[in-house]
Amino acid sequence: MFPLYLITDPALYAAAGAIPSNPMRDDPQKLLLEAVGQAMEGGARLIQYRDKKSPRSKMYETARQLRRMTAERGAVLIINDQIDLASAVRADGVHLGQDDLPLWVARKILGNETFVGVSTHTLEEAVNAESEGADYIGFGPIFQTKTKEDAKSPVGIASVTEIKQKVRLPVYAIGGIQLTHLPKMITAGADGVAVISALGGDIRANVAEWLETFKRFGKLDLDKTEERGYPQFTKGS
Ligand code: 3NM
Repeated sequence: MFPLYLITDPALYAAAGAIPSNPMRDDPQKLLLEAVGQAMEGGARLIQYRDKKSPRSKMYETARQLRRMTAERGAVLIINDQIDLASAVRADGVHLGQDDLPLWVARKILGNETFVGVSTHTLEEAVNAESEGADYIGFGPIFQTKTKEDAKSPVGIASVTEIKQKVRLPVYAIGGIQLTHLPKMITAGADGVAVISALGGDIRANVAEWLETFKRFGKLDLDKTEERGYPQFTKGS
């Protein structure tokens, strides 16, 4: 599985929108697409489209474009929350929160070949997600985050190790994660990290730097990723 999970959110492209001369500054969807394009140039291959505010018709158009862009790069596209949107654009997966439709419903609609990930905050939720057949979990917030409005209290790095002792699923640590945390996250047992704000700014360069760090810690073989297309994020691996 690919260790860097990039989640779209206005926090990711706020810097680009703040530049007065940027022709896209008043169009959040264009900024989003531009940011994802740059992230993929930097090597990102696992992208979640998360959008809590746009009209659904707008989301559909954006998701369609993301599908086209990610397919061209052999990248995985996951849709946050919305099973029907994931199905409509033939995304590779859907990511569900604890208050979304149950996992079995997503499976019924999307089938077994589509990734289903679940956000978890406790060991119990992680164990449940595994027994219900999730493909991976997000676990957090590890640290305080300003990006998610209703984020719960931080769980800390040590809890990642606890989770990894109890579940076999890939675990993506999330929430307030910065580049400097990566070594500790990897040592704690995280299979990857899901990140929004810390990749903002020069996204292409930031993604490349994070991936280099994963590589240094033996968590990413960039040569293999190119070869396999849907790299290290194959169902069942
Ligand atoms: N989910 P940043 S924390 C989308 O705890 C999201 O489930 C979380 O953004 C959870 O990297 C979070 O900017 C926000 O802190 C992550």
